[in-house]
Amino acid sequence: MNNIIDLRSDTVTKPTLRMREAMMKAEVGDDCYGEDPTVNNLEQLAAGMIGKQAAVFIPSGTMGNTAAIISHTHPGETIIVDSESHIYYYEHGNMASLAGVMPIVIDTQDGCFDTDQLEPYLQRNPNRFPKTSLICLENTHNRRGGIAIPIERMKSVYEMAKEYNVQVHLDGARIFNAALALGVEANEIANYADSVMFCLSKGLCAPVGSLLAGDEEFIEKARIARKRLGGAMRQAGILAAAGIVALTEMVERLAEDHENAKSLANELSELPEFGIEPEKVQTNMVAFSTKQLGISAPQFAKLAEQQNVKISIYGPTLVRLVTNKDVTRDDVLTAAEILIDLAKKQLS
Ligand code: TLP
Repeated sequence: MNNIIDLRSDTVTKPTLRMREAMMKAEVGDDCYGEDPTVNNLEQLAAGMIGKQAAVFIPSGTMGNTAAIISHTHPGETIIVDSESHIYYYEHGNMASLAGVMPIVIDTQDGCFDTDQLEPYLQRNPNRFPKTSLICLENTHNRRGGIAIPIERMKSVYEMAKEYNVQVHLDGARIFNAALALGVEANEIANYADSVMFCLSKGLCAPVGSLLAGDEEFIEKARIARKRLGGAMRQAGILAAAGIVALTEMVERLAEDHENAKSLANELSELPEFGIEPEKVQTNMVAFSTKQLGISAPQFAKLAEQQNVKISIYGPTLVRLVTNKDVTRDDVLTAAEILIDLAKKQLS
């Protein structure tokens, strides 16, 4: 049987040998007492890299975003989210069920709000309308094709938020992909958010874990939110050790994923029916439509899996492919060939 080429997500990556060695040797303690030296090192390293005062190690990106929302808001308030944001689309209504806040959902062109979309919600009279206490951004933006939101766009949102005394949270699950695509350091992006969640377990290949960073007062609240959510861990240094390898050894490698995604998009664009615009591929994601093939996304994904290519479903007729460490340039080219063949069979 051929190799399985798994392009469903960068979350499928396996930890590296260096990570496994570091996990084995990790010094640990009870992190609920603040006594796990490896967790403490990871949190310090992460805060430094992202340019914030402090950071807290959290089991998942979803929990990190939820802890951030809980820490920034009070029940009954509203938060502003993009209609395609991960927080709104995938996180099981945590903002409502766990933080008790309601979303103001705004449809954006590129994943980032224009200030004139925001202002009406920020200037509302608090006696008559619920308070808007948080704006959520996402960079890179997953459901908008893994695009990197330009710093200037984030800056204009941040400046308006500050004018109205509103907090900004960044879902930066893939902030290092964004930084690479924009040619800046991650902390330059993080500058335009009060809190940032980013993941170790996506393109950086750690087995588990995300960080939530912000100022010290915010991180104290976030630690309590993490505890409430059941995410306070004990000898978590075992996991943090892999996270340290992720942050110190795996960031630069993301460039390979971006190059592979470009090649994948270029190859797939040979079939116009996919509707791919390779010039729009900025990071490690490629999405295409199955509509013109007269087949649904789940049906196409099933056919692809039968040929050992795994892809993810993004909408009724939209699929997504994500390049990652465990997929080589050759794999990407093979996958493109297989997907084009499948599509041609549908069209014939
Ligand atoms: N994204 C996953 C799926 O949930 C879609 C993926 O395969 O891309 N923010 C963003 C922008 C994300 O893409 C994800 C995961 C998360 C948050 C949540 O992270 P985890 O899975 O660690 O809870």
